[in-house]
Amino acid sequence: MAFELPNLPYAKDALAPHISANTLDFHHGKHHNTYVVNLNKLVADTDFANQSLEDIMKATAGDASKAGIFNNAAQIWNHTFFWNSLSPTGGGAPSGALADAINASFGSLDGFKDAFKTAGLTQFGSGWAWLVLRDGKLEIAKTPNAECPLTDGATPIITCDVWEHAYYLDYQNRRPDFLDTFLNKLINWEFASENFKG
Ligand code: MN3
Repeated sequence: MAFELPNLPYAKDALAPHISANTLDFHHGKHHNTYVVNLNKLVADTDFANQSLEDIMKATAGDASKAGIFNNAAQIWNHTFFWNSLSPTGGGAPSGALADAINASFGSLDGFKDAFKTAGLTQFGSGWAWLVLRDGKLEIAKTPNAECPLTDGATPIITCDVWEHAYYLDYQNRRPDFLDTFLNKLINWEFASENFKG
């Protein structure tokens, strides 16, 4: 069974004007798809071909000889997680146990937004900003390139892609504006709550 590009969980124009259909054409249809094509080539006729993305990522993380496999597998996983971290009806505030945990860890929802935005802005070059659960506590994380907190013992709750390809067509160099839009208009708190419950 070859790996396949998952469909977006909404129509390609559903996130406009915050993320345009043009960006999703490239980001999902070209970038995400390329990782799928590359991984299928790299794992053909190996034991990895029948493993889950998570198992491949955990088996290859930190192994320089398997960097190509790790990077493509993790970028498939990260992007699928990112599409689900966005919603046409996103933004607003979390509720229930997740809201309580955010207040406990960051003082308030605004405290969370400030910390998440700082992580996204200070990830030099390409990478990802994350809200993760580690040892029962919520934390902010940032990772370079394809790296994912999943291989470091944490449970991803929500992510934002801060590679330039995620925002350049709509925001050019304005990563701060893209992160503000993610946090205030697009973040999918229902998806975050599902991940938080585990
Ligand atoms: Mn991307």
